[in-house]
Amino acid sequence: MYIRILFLLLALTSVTMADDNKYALIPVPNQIKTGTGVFKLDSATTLFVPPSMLPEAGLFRSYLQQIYNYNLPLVEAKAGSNQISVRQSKMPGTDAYVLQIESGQISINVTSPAALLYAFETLKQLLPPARNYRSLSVPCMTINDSPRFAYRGMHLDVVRHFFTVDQVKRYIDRMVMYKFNTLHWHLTDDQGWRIEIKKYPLLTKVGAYRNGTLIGHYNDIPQQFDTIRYGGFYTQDQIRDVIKYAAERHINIVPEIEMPGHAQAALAAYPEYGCVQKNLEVGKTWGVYKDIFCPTEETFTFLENILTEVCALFPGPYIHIGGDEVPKDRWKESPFCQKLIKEKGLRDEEELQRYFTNRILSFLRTRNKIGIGWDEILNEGLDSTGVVMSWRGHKGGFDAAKKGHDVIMAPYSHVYFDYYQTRSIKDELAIGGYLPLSKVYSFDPVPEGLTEEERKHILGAQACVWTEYIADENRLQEMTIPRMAALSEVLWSDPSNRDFDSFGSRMIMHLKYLRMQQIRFSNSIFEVGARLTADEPSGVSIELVSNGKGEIRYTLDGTSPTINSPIYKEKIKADQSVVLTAAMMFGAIKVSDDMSVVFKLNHATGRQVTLNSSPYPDYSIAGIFSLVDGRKGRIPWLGDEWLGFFNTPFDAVIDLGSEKMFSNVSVDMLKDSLSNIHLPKSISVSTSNDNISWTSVKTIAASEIDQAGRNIRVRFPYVKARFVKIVAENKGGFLFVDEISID
Ligand code: TNX
Repeated sequence: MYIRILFLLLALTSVTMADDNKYALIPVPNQIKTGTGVFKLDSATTLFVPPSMLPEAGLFRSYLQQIYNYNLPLVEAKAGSNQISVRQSKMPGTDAYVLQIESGQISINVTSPAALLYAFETLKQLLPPARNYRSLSVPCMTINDSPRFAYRGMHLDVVRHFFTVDQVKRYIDRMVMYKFNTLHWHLTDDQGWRIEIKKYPLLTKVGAYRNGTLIGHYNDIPQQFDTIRYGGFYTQDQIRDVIKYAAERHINIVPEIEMPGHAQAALAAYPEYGCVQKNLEVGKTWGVYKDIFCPTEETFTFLENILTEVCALFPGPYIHIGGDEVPKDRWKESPFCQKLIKEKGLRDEEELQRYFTNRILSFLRTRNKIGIGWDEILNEGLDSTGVVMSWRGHKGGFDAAKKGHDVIMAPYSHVYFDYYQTRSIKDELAIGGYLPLSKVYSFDPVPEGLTEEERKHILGAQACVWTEYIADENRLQEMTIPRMAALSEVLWSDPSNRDFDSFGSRMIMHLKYLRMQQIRFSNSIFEVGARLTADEPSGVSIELVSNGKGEIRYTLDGTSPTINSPIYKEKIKADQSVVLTAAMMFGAIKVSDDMSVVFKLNHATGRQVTLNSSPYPDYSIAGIFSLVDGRKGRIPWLGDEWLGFFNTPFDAVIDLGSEKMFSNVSVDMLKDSLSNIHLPKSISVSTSNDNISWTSVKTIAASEIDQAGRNIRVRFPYVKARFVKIVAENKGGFLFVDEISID
């Protein structure tokens, strides 16, 4: 789906931009005052920086050298003209800078060396986006800028798939480009232990390698595996090397050592620290494993020894100790744990996890470190120093801030970059979910309803990049870019400057900058989407939308659009069943994947639906109209096309507008047991002509439903009616419903 020729075209795209978006700056600075004229870098231009900022100057100079083959000499004195000169001064805002570009000189005022790095990143984006550019000129302007949040993070899971030191450094480079300052390095999990610990060599000798890996998706039945030994780890020297590289770029690394769950790789090496003394193998599949650390004194010593080495390696204030997805089975079965629960006066295994977490947090304190944990650690009585990372939505962060804990927001709904970013069938395998750029961009890290004081606990946010389905660096780049760019505006920019249209325009120009640096990216910005809308008084139209600025061409016969296909200009009236296929094109060149909507017209299409039960908030974005929009929801399911009903029936009335004859009601429903989505216990159909008195038409039971699979049909002798009521009884968990057809 990632089309290389796309790059050739980008030159065409910048001409149409509105004036205020004419600089492809991402994240958008707080204030830009445009001037007239340009500053030209020529062979006489010099650079002056205070001695404390020579490292940042070095990075900028080597960039100019590498990209433009341009040598910018560093001088020890301030000159009146033809110079880029840097001065440190006090101004409001942590890491604030002012970048003033005049035709005679560029002056940069910074509050810190980090601020200089950020000023240079901005300046780099203002230089011409083509290598070996002969005359390097920058438009005159003054930029005032500083970050919104102190914690601007990217996470990287190097366990499910391993990334080398060089690959991690390149990941850091991309973070710098968007002014991120924290790398959350997920170093241990069930499928591998990736950090050398001198005291426990088996952690890497045994724990860093697995004897095979799941092929395809976790939900595939049956699961399939390869038999290739897979793994790798970082020596402590390599870790120090990465830390130094990151520190030079003002990025702090937060290492994560998972406990007490996601510990299978460690237990494969040292089974004595689990509750059951048995041989385990390093995980080959994804998901959650039942074997976890047992909270014995020996285990605490083991973990504290590990953390002692980790604390000595990483200079930053934070150590992440995991704490997510801890199944309590082993603790429940263990006589030792049960005795410990009694001895310590704990209520249950949840409190035992709190006891476990608090012990580790207080140990970290003795090493002058602050512990971070996933939001599962937020239990009554959590040590007050514990920082909560809120991944299961916003609530964990909200509750933690209310209780006075510092918080880092990482809700899967907005920043899980392992989710799909397009609806293209060509988008490679991903874990599930749908997280387009616009959704990332709409993210607000500060949960609603916090007081001024509580809001101060929201340190910032991060995207999580779990790598079950991200096996190499190319895919890593495509999954993170451009979504990282969208997140950078959430974390850095003043909210009053945020505007998705402006971002889209700047992003398209910015692609040239990425291309110049050979950074791959997803073409998701050009994705064409279809929205089906109800017409008044009846009927349905298909609207095509995209953030890309090219032409949308489409066909109605199932073929792939070409230069000869019609250009989309206005909503397409869908008065018969069609297959609509659309793509974004610049001239004859296609820059997006093909998008297809199969549109099936029936009595229910485009009609009014009333729900008598409420969908679960996370799975209601499809909207009620999606039930009758003529389009079937996709599998693997993306949260935006299905309505989810949690522990409640699906109960809906469809108004057909006038009396119609029909003998079939069909409902599309999903089954995905691993996600707690089940088919219903029964479905019943009744009809009415006044929406008051109802006649029951037919009920089908679970046995029939289970055989039907996704498309569940309720058939009966022809009836004539205007209102149709459909009730699907819930077995417990989720009911996922999409298209309803009546014919
Ligand atoms: C849940 S998010 C996990 C990870 C998985 C991820 C996949 C979190 C704290 N735990 O172990 O990789 O889902 O999206």
